[in-house]
Amino acid sequence: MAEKDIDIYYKTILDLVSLAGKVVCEGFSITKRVETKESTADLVTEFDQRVEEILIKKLQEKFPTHKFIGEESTASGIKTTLSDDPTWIIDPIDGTTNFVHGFPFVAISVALAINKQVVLGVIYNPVVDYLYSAIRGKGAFKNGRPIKCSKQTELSLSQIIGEYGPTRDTHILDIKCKNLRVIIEKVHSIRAMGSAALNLCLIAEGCCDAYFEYGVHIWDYAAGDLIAREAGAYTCDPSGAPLNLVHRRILCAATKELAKQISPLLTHIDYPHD
Ligand code: 2AM
Ligand code: CA
Ligand code: CA
Ligand code: CA
Repeated sequence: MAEKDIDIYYKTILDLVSLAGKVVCEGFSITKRVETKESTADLVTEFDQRVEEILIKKLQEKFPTHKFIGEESTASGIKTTLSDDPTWIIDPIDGTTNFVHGFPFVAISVALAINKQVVLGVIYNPVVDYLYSAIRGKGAFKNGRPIKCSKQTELSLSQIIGEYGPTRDTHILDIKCKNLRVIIEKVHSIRAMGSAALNLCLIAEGCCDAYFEYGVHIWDYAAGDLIAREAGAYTCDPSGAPLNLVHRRILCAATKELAKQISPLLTHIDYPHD
């Protein structure tokens, strides 16, 4: 893939997330009609759908041969597959629950994968105007300034992010709570802010040291995984195996040493089907 092509994709998506950010901001502080999807805590609004439609329409006009995986246009229960074709992976609003409640931790997350490898990632929180971005091999940036993850290797000195997610399945919730319970007594603190994409950016900029989550989808972590790795972080499957973007789980840590301390503490959850 020619470097100039990546530059064109990157400039295009920066313009588009800025445009889409205006739609998110328009909806952020007003009362919205909220619908539920797979659980009573799995929320969606007209703004999620509008933002995804805008991004896909404009990208399709500009790059008609490209493919798309978007949260709101993917039917639930279908296993996500990634082909070798250039594919835009879109979460129009990551942190919809925050968006509904007016909690300013929401983001548009877009990644571009080519040959199944993410080559660029952009995560934009328009409410506070934080733009995180990375092009593969070129470092990670926040509002144009380079960012680096922490150098933390000690679990006992770490601030860890661990989410509960939208599932209300008792068995899965029990495991998630057990995992957080096991970690809490070994660390400085645990945080759960409700946006997988921004969680990975917090690792990338060094104010949290590790993040793990089960049940996330490719659109939640494709862009953030690249941004975190370009900032120096280590990402893998929570089991310690290599990260797989369609396996619905991630462990991201500032250092491999830290990941190695967290992984054996976790009870793992498999998602054979999306
Ligand atoms: P979403 O807002 O795009 O649906 C973090 O746990 C991830 O789970 C987020 O990226 C978020 O993506 C999703 N999520 C959905 N509902 C949630 C909830 N009630 N609490 C936390 N996360 C939720
Ligand atoms: Ca959602
Ligand atoms: Ca999401
Ligand atoms: Ca979403």
